[in-house]
Amino acid sequence: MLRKFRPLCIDLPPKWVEMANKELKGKGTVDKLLWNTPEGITVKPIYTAEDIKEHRSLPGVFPYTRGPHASMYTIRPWTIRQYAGFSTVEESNAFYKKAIAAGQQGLSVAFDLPTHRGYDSDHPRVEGDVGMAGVAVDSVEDMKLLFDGIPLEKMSVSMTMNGAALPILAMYIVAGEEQGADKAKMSGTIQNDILKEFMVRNTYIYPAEISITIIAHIMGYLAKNMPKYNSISISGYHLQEAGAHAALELGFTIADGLEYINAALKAGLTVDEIAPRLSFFFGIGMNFYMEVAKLRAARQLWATKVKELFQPKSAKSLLLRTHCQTSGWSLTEQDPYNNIIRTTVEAMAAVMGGTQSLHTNSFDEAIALPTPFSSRIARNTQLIIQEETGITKVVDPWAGSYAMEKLTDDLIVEATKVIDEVQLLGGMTKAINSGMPKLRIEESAARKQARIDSGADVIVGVNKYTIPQDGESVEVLSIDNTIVRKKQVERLSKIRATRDSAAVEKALDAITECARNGEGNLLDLAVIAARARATVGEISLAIEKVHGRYVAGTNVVSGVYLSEYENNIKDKGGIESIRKKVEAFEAKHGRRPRILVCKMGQDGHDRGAKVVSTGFADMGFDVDVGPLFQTPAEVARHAVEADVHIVGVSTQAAGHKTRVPQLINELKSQNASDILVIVGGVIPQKDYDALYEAGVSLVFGPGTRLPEAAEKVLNKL
Ligand code: MLC
Ligand code: 5AD
Repeated sequence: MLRKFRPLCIDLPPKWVEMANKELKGKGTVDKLLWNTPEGITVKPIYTAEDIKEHRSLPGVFPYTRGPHASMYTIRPWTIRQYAGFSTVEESNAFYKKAIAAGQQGLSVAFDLPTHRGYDSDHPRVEGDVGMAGVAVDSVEDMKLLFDGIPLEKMSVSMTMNGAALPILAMYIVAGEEQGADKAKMSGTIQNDILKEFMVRNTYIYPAEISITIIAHIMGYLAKNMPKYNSISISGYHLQEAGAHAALELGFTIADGLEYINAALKAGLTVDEIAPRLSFFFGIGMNFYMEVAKLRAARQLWATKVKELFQPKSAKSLLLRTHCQTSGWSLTEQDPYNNIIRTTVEAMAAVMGGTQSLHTNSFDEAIALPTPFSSRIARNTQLIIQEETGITKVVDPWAGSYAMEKLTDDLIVEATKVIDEVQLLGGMTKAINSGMPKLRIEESAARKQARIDSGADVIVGVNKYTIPQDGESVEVLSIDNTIVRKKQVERLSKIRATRDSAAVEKALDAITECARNGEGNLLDLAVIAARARATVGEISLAIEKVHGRYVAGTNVVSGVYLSEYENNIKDKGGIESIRKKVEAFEAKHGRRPRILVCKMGQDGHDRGAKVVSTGFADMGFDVDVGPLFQTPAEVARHAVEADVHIVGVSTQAAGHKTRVPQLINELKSQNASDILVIVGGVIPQKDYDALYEAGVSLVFGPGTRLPEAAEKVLNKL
């Protein structure tokens, strides 16, 4: 019998407790070996047969905890599917072909931010973003070049596209048609998961209601015409990247999936028409056992919930099939080769958890987009696991491990609490409108940062075992976005000059009409428009005319960073001395130092901005959080009107070289050059000097401790 272990009421074998206490030699008792994870789970130092409630059913059998197929990798390993895209369609196409020749098995397209947000490359708002974080696609002509020489009937292609899913999927379909592919045979996935965009990823275009309607139309079209194509990739990945712990990631993702089924039912589809082609996407971070357990828990939760709520007739409707990506956030700019090891550990968790498809990150992740060299290592990490290790020879190898089975159960319990909470609020759309998921994720992110800053969570090379920064040590990919933009603008003008403009106008009007009255299918109509060579921007605008663009609020959590930091405090005084400096500033200037934290361009990655805002506020700063997607002029105006001392630019999508100098000029022209400009985010070392020359006061790379950043800012003021 296990005994309830006091004071924490955790079951541990008494004999073991006795032995372990002895081995501790007076340095505390075994309760210090219990680990309370952010998920709310207590991980014990030892598990026994008594932790296991029941035997799991076989893989391929309900509730599919052990895998969606009986044979899993013993017959067919996961798909090595590296996410990539940059610069022009020609360059990305050449990159894909080389990757396929070197062992990649499926394609995954990264589009640039203007495309995500439904702007053509010649739109004035997107000047610094064209071709930077992904490949620029404006029309079918671009899409055809992107897949030139790659048969779309054979190659499965994932497209990470959400806001502009309609025009992009339409263009993909037309590119397939014009290659002579049979639509019914085309396999692949469109991400098309707008709910998580509203929570964290921020590449939405329209408000929630029409966005969900678009998804229902896409599901309807695909169910009818493209039975092998996955209509949504329901994504927890971005929730984790934004700071969600595993229970939040799992709970919100499953709840998102349930919401999409409801949307399809409302649109008159049946669960069995669409659920077999819903697919999932999880992030895999560094907490190894937890991540393996997460994929097992995800399959069981999904099968159980879908069965209970929708009673499908087809077993395929119950299968959770998933892509995984190793965590970008877990990688560091400092000592970057460590990232190869981190990615390997994460990849092992993903495949031991039974993923169907995997992207492994490149080691230069925290610095810039991958180079051919870093991409090769990332791809080979998977090839080596697949072909050299024997890992694929056993299905669900962790099954029967006392610890893994218990952790899987514990995570199901914690994620179910999250799902129940969402359901009480009326489902995910309503929960998102209430602001709950976003705040919970931001709270989790702030706590994580505080644990790192206080030294409680170790990151090798960042807060422990640091090495002196030796400036530029790895080669980075740089993209000349003025050249990419010029090429795109040229192709756009050629298309506009040669197409049948009456046909384009008619096709666009039909989309607007359908968006207004709901009659017809929006993807059907977008395909007609794409064939006529309407552009991404034009098709997007046809809907925006009726429904407008969505603008998000800018709430931030408060108090969480400080409380978590103080909980774990190892460097006492770190924060206290900052708060004293802030008070001294206030005594001298009559008000606290005020900072505007801003995001410019189409870069919606705001974990950094949110964490800095909440952390700085907890350290005593007066913090203004600017809206997303601002132009430099808009930021300068906000800074002047709010009378701030500092503008903090957060940048993750390589737009800094264009926009930061523009911001400094704008401040000058508004007689506000005394406002300090600081920049933080993913910035290659080689760009630092150019930023300082442009007038930036401080640059902070990833992994900066917030108290250190605050101290440097206060010293500059
Ligand atoms: C597989 N198959 C088996 C089998 N294993 N059949 C019998 N026995 C087995 N053991 C069959 C499958 O049923 C399927 O056939 C076929 O083999 C292919 O396998 P799959 O498992 O469906 O693999 P795949 O085609 O690769 O699809 C995986 C997926 C899909 C379902 C998860 O949605 C996908 O590829 N997603 C990728 C998403 C992605 O790359 N996203 C990038 C996000 S990056 P059949 O006939 O049943 O289909 C991002 C970053 C950012 O988002 O910018 O923010
Ligand atoms: N090419 C390759 N990987 C990319 N990522 C983002 N954009 C690209 C791109 N264009 C990866 C990074 C990031 C995650 C969202 O996707 O790993 O963390």
